[in-house]
Amino acid sequence: MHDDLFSHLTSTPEPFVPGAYLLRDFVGQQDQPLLHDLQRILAQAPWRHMQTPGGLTMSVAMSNCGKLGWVSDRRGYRYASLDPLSGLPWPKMPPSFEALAQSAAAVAGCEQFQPDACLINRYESGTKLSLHQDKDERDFSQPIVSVSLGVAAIFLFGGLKRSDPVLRTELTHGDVVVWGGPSRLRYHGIAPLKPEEHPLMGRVRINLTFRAAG
Ligand SMILES: [Mn+2]
Repeated sequence: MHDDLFSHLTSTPEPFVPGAYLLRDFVGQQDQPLLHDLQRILAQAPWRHMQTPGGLTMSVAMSNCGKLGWVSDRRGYRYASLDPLSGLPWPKMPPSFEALAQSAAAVAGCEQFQPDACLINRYESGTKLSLHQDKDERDFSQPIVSVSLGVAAIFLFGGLKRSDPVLRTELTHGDVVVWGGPSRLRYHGIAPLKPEEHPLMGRVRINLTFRAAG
């Protein structure tokens, strides 16, 4: 069913580095149903600022949906099946989310992607995410699918070592980045968000990160 929704992209795009694909405006007209489903998720699992293992408060506000949610606290980073705020399972991953993630992965050559975790990040003016690797997942053969909504941001895409050169790419509303294979453990981050406004989303950027975590 998702092949119809995302049929505007039919051929495999060129990777911008080996294993990493930037799918411009891949979300297209599906942004409204996504945002509608997002509101339902946030009613169950509201935004929160998690603590780092070192005791700092993260500037990015977060929530999750799916079987597993990424959490951070004084005990460390991990995936958890229960929302620590409510003690309940995270909201189910809506079909609209799953279809988007699987279609994007397929366009990037990963036909078997089964995301069980969707981390939802909210950036406000000045919010950034420092360079880091996604390495709390069990199976690094599965890609990361990252969906950008709202205010544009500068995506920082480094190498496999923290000291490697960093590419800077602007991600705008509807863009999707998929990275896997030789790029799966590349360092990445987000530069401080500019104080801009998006007509649909206001002054925030929301990022959906899909992973096969468990
Ligand atoms: Mn990450």
